[in-house]
Amino acid sequence: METTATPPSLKPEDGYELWLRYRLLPSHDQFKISQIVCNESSDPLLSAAVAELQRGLEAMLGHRPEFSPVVTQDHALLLQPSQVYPGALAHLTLNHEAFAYLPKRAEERQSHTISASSSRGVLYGAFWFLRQLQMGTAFPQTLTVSAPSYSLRMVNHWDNLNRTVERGYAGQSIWDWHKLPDYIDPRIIDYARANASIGINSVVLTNVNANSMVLRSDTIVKTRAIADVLRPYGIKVFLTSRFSAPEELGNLTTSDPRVPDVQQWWCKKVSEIYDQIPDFGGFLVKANSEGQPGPQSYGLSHAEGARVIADALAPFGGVLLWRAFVYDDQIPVDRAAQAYAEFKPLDGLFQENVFVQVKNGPIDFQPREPFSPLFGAVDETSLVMEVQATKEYLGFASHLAYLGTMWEEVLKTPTQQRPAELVLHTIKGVAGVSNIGSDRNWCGSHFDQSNWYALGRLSWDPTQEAREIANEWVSLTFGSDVTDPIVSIMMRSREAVVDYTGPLGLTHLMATGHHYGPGPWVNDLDRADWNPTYFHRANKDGIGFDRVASGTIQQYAAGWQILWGDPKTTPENLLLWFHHLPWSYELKSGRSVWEELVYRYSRGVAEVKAIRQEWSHLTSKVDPDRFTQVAEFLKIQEKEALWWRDASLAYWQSLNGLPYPEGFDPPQMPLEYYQGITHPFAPGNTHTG
Ligand code: GCW
Repeated sequence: METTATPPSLKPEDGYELWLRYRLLPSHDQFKISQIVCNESSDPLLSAAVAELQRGLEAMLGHRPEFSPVVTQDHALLLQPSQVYPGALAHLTLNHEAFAYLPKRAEERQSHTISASSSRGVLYGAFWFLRQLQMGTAFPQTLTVSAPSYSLRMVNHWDNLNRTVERGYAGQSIWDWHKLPDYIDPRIIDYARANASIGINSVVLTNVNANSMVLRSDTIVKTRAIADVLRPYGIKVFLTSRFSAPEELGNLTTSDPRVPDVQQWWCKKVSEIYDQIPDFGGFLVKANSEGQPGPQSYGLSHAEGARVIADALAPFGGVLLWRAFVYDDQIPVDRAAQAYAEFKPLDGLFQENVFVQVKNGPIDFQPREPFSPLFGAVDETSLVMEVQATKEYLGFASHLAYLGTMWEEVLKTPTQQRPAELVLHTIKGVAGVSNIGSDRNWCGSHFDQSNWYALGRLSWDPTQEAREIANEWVSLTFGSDVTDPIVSIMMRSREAVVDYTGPLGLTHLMATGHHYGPGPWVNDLDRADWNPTYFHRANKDGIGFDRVASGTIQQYAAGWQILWGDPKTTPENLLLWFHHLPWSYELKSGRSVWEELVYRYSRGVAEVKAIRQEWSHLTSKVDPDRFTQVAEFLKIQEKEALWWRDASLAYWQSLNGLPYPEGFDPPQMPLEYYQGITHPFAPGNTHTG
């Protein structure tokens, strides 16, 4: 019971509760659920659903409903895990994760029903119901049927066994391998609840830059402890497997998949895992990329290499996710062309239980890229789209960037391979590189929670609008009285980052190693295609990568080739991605490329300033702790947006020698100043296994 006059929404919050805050509804006394009724009580997923409903309803309605196998009172919520409501028959019988909600009908004693063909469907229905209550002010009134679009809805942790997190900006890994399996941090249960609430059903626990120790017997026992906690929430556990594990762990002299001992090793290892974890999901593999071992070391293709592991998993129903983010020892003509070049010829050669996991863009989670040409280009390969919730290239945790808009942009792009086909139609799952860590607020910043949320919601239904998802998230996380101003901020946030880091389709301009801040001048790294100069190709005459000349554009359907083949028809937000243009080239605005760059970089800075201002008006509407942290992070973002702008413009200007257009300030410092900045403490740069 509240005893002070302070409105509950203004009590300090640390963000731990995420979007599951379950605050007392203003009109709570008008709503009643006295009983949760389910006649199947032994199923752990149902128990999890009931526990969550009791917890959420008690907090929101002010009374705790009793659990009972039969209806004994009015105002009951019926859970029907194997009683398919006839009006939703097709959906529910076809999809065991779907659920239907039937609102109260006046003539019935029982109030509401969540119906599904499995306990898993009921679990998702329970979270849905709680969400509706939390966002609204009344019980949902309409019959609702909801089925996930994809069967694989994944979080990929890039977590190392020593608890460092590659590209992690939220503290340590939440998996404490040292204390497992004996101690289970209760946080893991909350992690599972959060994932289940947004429909995530699979998690890869370990880094794709894999350590063979992940497969050691004692690690498997520890993994089992995690799997046991996640299972009641409908979540399967996956691990990353290192291609050279047979040598490193099994003491074999080779990991060549043609060698029978190697095949046997994989079979035995997989069977050991399934002994411990009968519903183990499978493996995620990064092979022949960035130093990871792989089949190409034995003269074999990715499909041939995948076979040995996929075959070992198949008898247990396990799946193999094989990443398409590859770049080999040869420096390609164009890095952006490589995944397609390697995987398109392998279409049809992967086993049935293999999914090829493709990053959303052809290069690497940049603030803006076109969609990967693999989407829509393969007919006989199952694809999963990999997106990155951790914002390696969008300012880490301290810059506010809502990625729902970015993912919506790629999911809804027409492939132009088949009529009406969008990228979202070409995939069977979505995997998001996690931004989750041991920080109290889980994600390193309050707003980064929205990216975890959007990942789940979009992988459940990729046709949803990013704005709708933002609306939901804000209303759940900050309250419905602030949705409009905060959603407005979120919807503009990613574009602001694009503007101040890489406008007009520029890409891969960041500093070395940690990737924090600008480094467009970097030109001294071991591989040409690690250098920003390789990607922007700027010189005194012009800027941009000519992907018509490189041939990369031919990886796309004819419609895109025509559109993107000509700078006049290329959307300006991808112009320098596809074309190398003179600095003086005139754009639709009438400005030259150089003037437009100055304009857009400056616009990005101005937008962050505006966002910061807008946030400052919310001081009385957001609790003081979260308000202050966001405000302080926005201050950092404004400072660093200006740093990005000034450093980038100073560099471009050193090449083209052009004057700054009138009305725009030149950079505050000379180029050398920006080139001298280093960030030895920037987090997340750990390639240890
Ligand atoms: O974006 C790059 C990151 C690497 C990462 C790699 C990948 C896990 O800088 O840290 O390695 O992508 O996706 O494999």
